Amino acid sequence: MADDDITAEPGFRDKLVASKQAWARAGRLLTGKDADPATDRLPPGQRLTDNWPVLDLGIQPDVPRDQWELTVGGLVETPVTWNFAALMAEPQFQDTSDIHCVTSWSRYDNRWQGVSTRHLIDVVRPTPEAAHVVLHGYDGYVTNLRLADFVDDDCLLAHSHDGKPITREHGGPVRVIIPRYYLWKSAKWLKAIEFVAADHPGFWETRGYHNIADPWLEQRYS
Ligand SMILES: Nc1nc2c(c(=O)[nH]1)N[C@H]1C(S)=C(S)[C@@H](COP(=O)(O)O)O[C@H]1N2
Ligand SMILES: [Mo]
Repeated sequence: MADDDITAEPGFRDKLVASKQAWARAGRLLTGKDADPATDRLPPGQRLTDNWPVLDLGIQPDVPRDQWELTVGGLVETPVTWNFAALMAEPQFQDTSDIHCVTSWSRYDNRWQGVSTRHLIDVVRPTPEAAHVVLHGYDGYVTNLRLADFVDDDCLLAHSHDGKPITREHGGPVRVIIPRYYLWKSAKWLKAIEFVAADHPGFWETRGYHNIADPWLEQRYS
């Protein structure tokens, strides 16, 4: 699955990307403090917000529910392509989790609905060689995760947030939600999921952001 070159798209915000790369080089927002998810709710260097900022690269694909399609392939026994009706026909999963964005805001108690990534792997059955996952958005965005992190028990392909369809600006009709890591791992406008043997760093991971992205360890930058 070739990466689309998002940097060539009209509207791509090259100045924004350059300034975020400069933040990464400067280690901006790093506190060096520890926090423990067992006793703390806010990771180090984060502040709580009630609103929900929108972050993208300047491109917000308009994919109506009836045109949305997800391709799941790579190192799996049973590749699948799901349209929105097919996604809704799978067992539905709900989970409430906190969002932590690397730009330092956190938002508590987001109620997500969709299909769990655990159910997805029951359907597609990754082969023993599959160790990493690459997520592709309709905007050409790419991000990577270790397979074990992708199938944590609170991860899902989400179509709804707090009981309403996820809006276009927040990645609807379907986005990934990986609560345990900074939000850049949660691909919006989900188009494809690829199971691979070797790690494949994504858009931000090749631009100075941390490959794993654990907010409790302040893994903001590489
Ligand atoms: N497809 C896609 N997914 C994406 C992004 C993007 O530009 N394109 N940005 C990431 C980043 S950097 C962040 S912080 C979150 C923002 O999600 P939000 O706009 O819903 O807050 O989406 C992540 N997922
Ligand atoms: Mo971000």
